[in-house]
Amino acid sequence: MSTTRKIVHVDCDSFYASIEIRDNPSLAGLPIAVGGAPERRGVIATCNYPAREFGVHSAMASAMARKLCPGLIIIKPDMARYRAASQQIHDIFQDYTDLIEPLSLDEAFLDLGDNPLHGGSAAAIASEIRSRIASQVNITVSAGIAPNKFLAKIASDWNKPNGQFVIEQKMVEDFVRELPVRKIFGVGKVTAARMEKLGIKTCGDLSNLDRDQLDSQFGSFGKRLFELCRGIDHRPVQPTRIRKSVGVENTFVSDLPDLHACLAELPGLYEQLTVRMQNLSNKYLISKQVVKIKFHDFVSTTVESLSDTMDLNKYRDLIEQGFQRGQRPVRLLGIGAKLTPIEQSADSKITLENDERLSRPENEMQLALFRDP
Ligand code: DCP
Ligand code: MG
Repeated sequence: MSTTRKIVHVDCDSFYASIEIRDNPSLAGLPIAVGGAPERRGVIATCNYPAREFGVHSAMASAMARKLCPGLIIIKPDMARYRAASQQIHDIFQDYTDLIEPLSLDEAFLDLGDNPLHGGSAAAIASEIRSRIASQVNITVSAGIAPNKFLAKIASDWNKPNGQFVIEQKMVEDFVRELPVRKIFGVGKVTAARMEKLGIKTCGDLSNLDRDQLDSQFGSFGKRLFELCRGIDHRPVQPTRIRKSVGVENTFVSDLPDLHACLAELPGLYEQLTVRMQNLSNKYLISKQVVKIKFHDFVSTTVESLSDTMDLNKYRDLIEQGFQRGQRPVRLLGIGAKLTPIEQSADSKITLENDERLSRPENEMQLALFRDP
């Protein structure tokens, strides 16, 4: 790898619980969990940090959690609200890059390699993203910043909750030397126990084994271990979001008085749209051209037309049609396109093959919670 990647892993703090506390602030400071009822053999999806002090954790039987923490307030999950918050967070990410790989509702990888903001400092951008989430979504998140996905994910956990941690390329060697092997994705209890028998506790210990030794001890996982214990991970961030549209719009400081003024704004908007479309044209086909107009009294209208290109004259016609519907000053003008992915099936395959995502018990857990009436 010639250039160093700038990967950020963002992970919300006690996600479901934080949403519940946000929406019912009288819960703040009390030990709370989100999950199924103890008397119905429910399980804990997550709990806030005060509850963690009692030993309560995700995937624990709710009955056990109550035993450990008798005052524990257990709230039924409400996925719709968690999904809405997740979408809001995703929209914030979108302002910084198109290279977003969500792993679950509450975590995602971002590749900020192309973002020049804050002098290209991924740590400063991560910090900005975190404050925007705090003020717009009203929950805290933690972030890890590193040259690859493996290290970024470990880093986001380092200063949790509401913190971030940067692993620079030059720190990698020292960082991994002391890193417990359990931190390696794919090293569970069984593998860790086997490693311990061989006297291996840290990635540093593991890096003393050569490729053949790793192969004979750990089979096909050996090759990956060879890289990970050295802090090497070449996996790219694989965006899984399928866009349905692309657009640019402007809200004007003073209203555009007539059609002529609206048409005069078209070239500027068109130029911006062309830049956006450049990054998308190898992945999407255009299916429609769209114009959106909001009049000074906030009434809006959308006009669209089937099209497989972004034709400037067509935008002109659409603006004319839209303006005729209101014939009054315009406060917002937008142009855009409806898109269809060129290879939809390939995109969804990426999602399924994402190992970290598959590893999460979350989806199954949610089903279990939903079965609990
Ligand atoms: N989740 C679940 N079942 C699990 C683990 C998690 O249903 N076994 C859900 C609830 C969590 C959300 O997924 O809120 C995110 O999972 P995390 O592992 O990121 O845990 P939290 O965000 O709750 O806490 P942390 O602050 O440790 O990230
Ligand atoms: Mg989390």
